[in-house]
Amino acid sequence: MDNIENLATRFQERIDAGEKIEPKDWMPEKYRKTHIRQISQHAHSEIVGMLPEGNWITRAPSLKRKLGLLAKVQDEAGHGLYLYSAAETLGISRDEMTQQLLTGKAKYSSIFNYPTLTWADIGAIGWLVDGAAIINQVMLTRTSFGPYARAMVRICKEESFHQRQGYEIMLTLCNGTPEQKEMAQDALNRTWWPALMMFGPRDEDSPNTKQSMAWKIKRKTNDELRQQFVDITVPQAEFLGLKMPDPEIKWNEERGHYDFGAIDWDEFWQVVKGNGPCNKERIAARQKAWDDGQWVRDAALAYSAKKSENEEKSNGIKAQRSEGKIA
Ligand code: FAQ
Repeated sequence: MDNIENLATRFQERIDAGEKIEPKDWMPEKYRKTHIRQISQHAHSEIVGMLPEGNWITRAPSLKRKLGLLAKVQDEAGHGLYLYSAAETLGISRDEMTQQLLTGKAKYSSIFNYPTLTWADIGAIGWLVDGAAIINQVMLTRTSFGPYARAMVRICKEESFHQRQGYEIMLTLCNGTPEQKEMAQDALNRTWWPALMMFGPRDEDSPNTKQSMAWKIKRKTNDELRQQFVDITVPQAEFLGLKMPDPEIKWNEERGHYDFGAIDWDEFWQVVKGNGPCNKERIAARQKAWDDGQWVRDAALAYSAKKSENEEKSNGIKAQRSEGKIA
């Protein structure tokens, strides 16, 4: 019988060789827990992330925009479901994950605690929030845990459509009236800094990065991904004719990257701790959905209990027949 040390060495060798870890494989307890934490928080983000955009479905400016937004919000629900399923393979139930969200034990992305004040916010979410999510998630298609990596492949394809629909909304507004362009600029001003915060704390303040890199859960650090996002997004804003809400953004020839200004980390931690503009409203909406769904869960359980009771009865009759006790 292998001892824990041998198992851990063999596990790290598999990671180093680029093998995928599957749910029934041996894994260190901390690897399992880290995945439950990250995948469930990712799932919660997808589900809570439906709320700011869902707010605009009834007010989309045209049928075409309504259809696009409806499809996008439904996709986010699908992403949440694949991710909950991936986390369930590690031995946690969906009910338990939901309770962790509702009691504040599990986090969800800080970005979804900001309000969507105008239609341009829907453009800015697609362009910047899905844009940031893709950069993070393309990396996760190569993460070491098989079910998570596979879920990410499909999710990234859908996020890429979301990013385009958002950018196209921004493009339309920027080519519209001066008021529409101003609305797009205002949405960029409000979404830019929270979008940068999505990548998480600076590397020196990120307690999980070192171990997650060693286990290839993360392939790039928070700061590396954030820089990648800035480098991709600044030229996109220029094309739209919008001004970045950061006077320090400047191409740095030597680094081959854009420099950018300091993020307000106090604001980030306040939002993460539950004190953002919409935290309470978001959790209240999820609590209501959970409470309203109680009768569905009760009905499903009652149906399944009745079905197994009937099966038991019919198996009993069959057994008696085969023993010749009844005709
Ligand atoms: N918000 O040590 P690290 C989307 C927490 S999906 C809140 O760096 P890690 C699609 C972190 O959990 C967006 N909390 O942590 C969509 C940790 O706390 P814990 C979600 C944050 O895990 C679009 C603590 O800070 N994407 O947008 C945030 O190594 C439009 C220390 O941080 C994912 O979840 C934050 N922004 O790196 C949907 C991707 N950042 O758990 C609808 C998967 C950090 O120890 C509409 N996740 N924290 O108590 C990841 O890649 C990682 O978990 C990071 C954080 C990069 C988010």
